[in-house]
Amino acid sequence: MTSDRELHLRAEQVLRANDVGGAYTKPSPRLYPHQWNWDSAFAALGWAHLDWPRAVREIDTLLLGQWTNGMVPHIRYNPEVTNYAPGPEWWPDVPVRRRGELTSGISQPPVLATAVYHVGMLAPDERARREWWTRIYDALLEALLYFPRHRTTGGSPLIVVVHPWESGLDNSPRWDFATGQGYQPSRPYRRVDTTIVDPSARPTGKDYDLYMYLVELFASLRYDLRAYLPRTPFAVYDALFNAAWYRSALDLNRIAMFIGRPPAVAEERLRAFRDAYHETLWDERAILFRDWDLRAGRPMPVDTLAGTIAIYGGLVDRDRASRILTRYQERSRGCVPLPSTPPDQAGFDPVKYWRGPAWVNMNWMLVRGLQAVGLQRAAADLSAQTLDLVRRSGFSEYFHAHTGQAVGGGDFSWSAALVIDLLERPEAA
Ligand code: 2M8
Repeated sequence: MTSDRELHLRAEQVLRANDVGGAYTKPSPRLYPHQWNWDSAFAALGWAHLDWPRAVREIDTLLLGQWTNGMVPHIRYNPEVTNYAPGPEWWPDVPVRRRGELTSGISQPPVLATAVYHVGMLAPDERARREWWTRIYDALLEALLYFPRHRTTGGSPLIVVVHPWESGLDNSPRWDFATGQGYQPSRPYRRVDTTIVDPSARPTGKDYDLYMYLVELFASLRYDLRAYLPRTPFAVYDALFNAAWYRSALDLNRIAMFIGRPPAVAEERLRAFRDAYHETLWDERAILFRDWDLRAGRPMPVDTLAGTIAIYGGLVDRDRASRILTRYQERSRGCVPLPSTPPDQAGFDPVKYWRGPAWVNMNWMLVRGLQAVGLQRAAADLSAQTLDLVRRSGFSEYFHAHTGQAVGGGDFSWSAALVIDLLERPEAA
């Protein structure tokens, strides 16, 4: 059995091997060569335990790709790398702040301010923390406020997600309502992913047809939600994305307080967001939050692990967190913790990416959320199970929902980084 020390060492090796020039951490050696938004936030958390200045650089590099409207894109392209598709040519006229930056035109679950909070708390001393937080505060604030400013509609404070890639859980069965309807981009596109890992563990051709169709559509409308909404088949309130935003708002408020700035998001706006989240997304029968389809004007009847992430978001109390988790665990018997989709949900697939396999980042979010509401026992169990999974199968991108075997890309950065964080801070919230 691999000891904690050995596990830690191996995790460090994975992170160091994926380090690109000391500037950013690629998510995995071959499959994902560029800088991804939420991957970098998680990677920074791992670096913070090994080399604090390196963690700071990870975030600083990510912020180089920020847009003039505040958005931090989901991919910041490395111009020297060509073996990933789609490349920057699919995202014309991106309004980057810094000339020459190449980025995608959508964002990703906003975990950045939360990561910056935790990385900051691990600073060598208070002065270093204060200096860093003060230096990047305005960029973080703009990044957070981009969503209420540019991604809300019709008076609801909830954030509209415009692409399955933006959700971070690309081929979740929640998005099946939009795939398979025959949407296709006008131009041919290539895929590299299926030449690197087993195609059966990746999204299908139909999924990609929709992804590329939406890329083309959103880009042709210059990334403007107002113009996009009447034309797109895909616009959702994603339970995970919105929970991540709320968590980041709380954490940016903590940062603001420390550096003597007014709250990033005032209490009454937080309350309005919380109320809307519960009113719009809660499903009492499923004991889970669900997503909302803006086009159809109704909730989506698809249950996935995304519906539990309100626990991480700080959006539920201890009692509700316990009910959500218990129900999800009951439905997931026979699976390794925690399947990204429960096996009784239509569309479940034990090997296919976000349709069933377990993921370290999802478990990490739940561990931290459970700790924050006082469910220490459940958190400790989930943390131990996550570490065991990695001990058994390595720092895989994801894990077969039934067997726990490694699936997808190997030597995956956030699996390594978050293992380091779980080992180093077993009791943190
Ligand atoms: C996956 O998404 C990318 C597209 O953004 C891909 O499949 O090529 C997702 O798992 C996403 O959440 C993740 O950030 C990214 C890099 O790890 O890979």
